[in-house]
Amino acid sequence: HSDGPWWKHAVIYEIYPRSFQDSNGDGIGDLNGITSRLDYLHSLGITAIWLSPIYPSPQVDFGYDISDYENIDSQYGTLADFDRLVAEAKKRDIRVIMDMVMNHTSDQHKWFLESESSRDNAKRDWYVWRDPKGYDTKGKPIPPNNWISVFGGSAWQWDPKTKQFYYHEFYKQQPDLNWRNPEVEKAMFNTVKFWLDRGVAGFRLDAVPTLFEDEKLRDEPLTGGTNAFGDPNVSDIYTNNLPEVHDVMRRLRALVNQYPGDRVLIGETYLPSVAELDKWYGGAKHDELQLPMDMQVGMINKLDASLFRTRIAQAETRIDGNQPLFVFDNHDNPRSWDRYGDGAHDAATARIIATMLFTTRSTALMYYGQEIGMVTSTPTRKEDVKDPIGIRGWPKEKGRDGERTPMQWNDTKNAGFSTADTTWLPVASDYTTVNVQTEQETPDSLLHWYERLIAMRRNDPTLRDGASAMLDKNNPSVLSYIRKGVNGSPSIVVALNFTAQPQTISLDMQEAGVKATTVKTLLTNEPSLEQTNSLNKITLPPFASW
Ligand code: TEU
Ligand code: CA
Repeated sequence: HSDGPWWKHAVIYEIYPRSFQDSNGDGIGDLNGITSRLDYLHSLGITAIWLSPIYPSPQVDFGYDISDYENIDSQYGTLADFDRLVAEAKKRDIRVIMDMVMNHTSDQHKWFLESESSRDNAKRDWYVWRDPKGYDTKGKPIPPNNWISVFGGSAWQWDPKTKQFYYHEFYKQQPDLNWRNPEVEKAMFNTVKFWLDRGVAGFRLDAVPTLFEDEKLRDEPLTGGTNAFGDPNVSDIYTNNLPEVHDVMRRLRALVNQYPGDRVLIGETYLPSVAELDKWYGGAKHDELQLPMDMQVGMINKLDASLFRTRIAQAETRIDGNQPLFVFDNHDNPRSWDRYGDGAHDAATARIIATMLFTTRSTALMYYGQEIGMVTSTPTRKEDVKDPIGIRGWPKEKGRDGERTPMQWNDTKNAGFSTADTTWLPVASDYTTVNVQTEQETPDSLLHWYERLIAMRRNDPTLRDGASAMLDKNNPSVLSYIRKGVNGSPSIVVALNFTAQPQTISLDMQEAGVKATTVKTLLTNEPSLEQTNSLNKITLPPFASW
């Protein structure tokens, strides 16, 4: 195919390395484990894997607290294991994307250890240090302002030795770097080069809208009420999505562009609107990230046809011809199975989500276990919680362990994930029926649904590049759209019933400027729809995908 850069048509699979495959029996997944499962990923049709952080780390936030950007944590393997993974992946046409955390380091990183050592250390200004606002009557230092950490409590941590606070958007073991200091950019860009030289296909940029904070450190406006940790709710206008970040993104893109092979920048970009999202591409200049994540679509959290219609259409019309990237599942949010399922039709809604992911024009990004219908298994006792958010926020906030449980490969011990007696998180209880092997042997399994969609998406010119238009636009219950044929390939129509009632639709092709002569079903989960041969009065059973 010569229809644009590889990332436009990639099927990207996020691996949470701790939870994918353990190769040495310590109950924790590792790189050699991933390498041993590449054939599976290849057979599924995956063309790129994104690895959540595997760098040396105290693992306070399971790798998102990095203490060395140019090595591999011994829990996961070695640089040699990494090189072998990249080489073996390449043999199967699978690219490897690294997670890059630029907002903060671990408090055990040598940069921070130097920075905190004294006020006049050369790296003092690499992090965000500030004097206290004053001292209260008991002599307790008062933080510079009211900023609240995403993980609860003040975002300022007092250092008694140097008598200043440092800023941390996330956990206190994750001090924020000071991106106003050019040395920080230089050092971080050097680590980017280190991995590009090693052959990675690109980066997923963690928490990237939060690189900069307001220079004047103004108090955030209060937004009312308290969060799950009991802190006052504040807005994030002074800590999130500041305009300065775009200059860094343009320079990072220029750096990546120096390498052959269309290396890609993917952004973890939770943003308030499509207008903000467009800026992350560099708008019509296309000179920032190729794929900032669109969190507006995949995090709607309810099967609302109108909302999906509006947001998918916005991703077509309001991002200056850039490439959308929808995300339904990741390591930070309950799995889509539970967010969209109603408990009675979960298998059908999981097929609807998969269909949207692979039949819209978006580059596809999925999360391990999504293809077999893994559920969110939230801990029921505080003592079992591993995620710091859950430990701090219990019981209101139970953390993210539920969406990070071990991959379910088969119905043997630990679902085939590990030979250890205990795994770092328990395997979900449904593994005897929900697992790769069982689903491979079941013709109408969710796994086969994913395989079929992925194969169509990869090979069909219409699904690869056909223009997209919404159909039956006022229907509150059914989401319908067309992908228009490319160079003579047939157009493809998709209709998804978002309700528990049958819905009868008639699709007017004139509206889309397409002449429909013959109608043929390509894929459906409903036998009654297989013989459909007209676009008039199609009755979709509850939660049908057609
Ligand atoms: O997440 C950034 C982020 O915005 C999260 O706070 C997210 O909103 C939250 O986890 C939802 O529960 C990234 C990583 O994806 C996350 O795993 C890390 O903990 C975080 O950065 C800090 O590095
Ligand atoms: Ca291991």
